[in-house]
Amino acid sequence: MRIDIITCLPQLLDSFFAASILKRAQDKQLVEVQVHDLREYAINKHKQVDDYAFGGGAGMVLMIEPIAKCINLLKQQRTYDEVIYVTPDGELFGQKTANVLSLKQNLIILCGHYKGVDERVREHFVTREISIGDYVLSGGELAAAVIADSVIRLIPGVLSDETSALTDSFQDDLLAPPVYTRPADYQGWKVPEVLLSGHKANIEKWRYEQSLERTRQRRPDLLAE
Ligand code: 6GU
Repeated sequence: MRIDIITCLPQLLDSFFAASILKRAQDKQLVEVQVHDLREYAINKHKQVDDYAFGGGAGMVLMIEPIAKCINLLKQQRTYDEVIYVTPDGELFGQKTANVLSLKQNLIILCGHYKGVDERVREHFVTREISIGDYVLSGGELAAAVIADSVIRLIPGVLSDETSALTDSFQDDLLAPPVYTRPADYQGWKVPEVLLSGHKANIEKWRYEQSLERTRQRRPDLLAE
């Protein structure tokens, strides 16, 4: 998979993708993440990428030309499955969308800033608009990082134990069960007996029941779906 992220604040994302699981996924060539500085695609000598909104009002709007230049250049190099624009008015992101995106080959994620992007970018380049929740961030960079992280960890081979993504919270619309490690008894606080029994079927059954109960208590909305 290849993910191209277009942003005015590349330094915000570079360090994120240079760390931990995401770094290892790239080293293993399971994913390639390229962060593009929109300013490098500016069309005038002032390196301008935003301008005042037509009709007035507060806030700057990202111009269409630098974005078009960057996206068109990328599209000359490969075919993209989706051009995603991260925006608070997009479809709400969740595990289902992460699962769908993890099956794609090439993705562009465009980060908005200021008052957003010229609407013509959304009409003519963007194929999908995603919000990561009902709150406002100062820019799309954190949202792009959230989406890329949740998608990349689903690519087969990225997680060392391949089954571990399957037991995440939200897969199958259930929260994950409690987990324990040594010691089995910490000052009288004991690990549930069944987990020490070695009985695989009983352990699976216990975990499933715990998942169900936890979901019922904390997120009954997931069970209603
Ligand atoms: Cl994608 N962008 C911004 N600026 N704020 C958000 C968001 C995105 N998703 C939730 N809040």
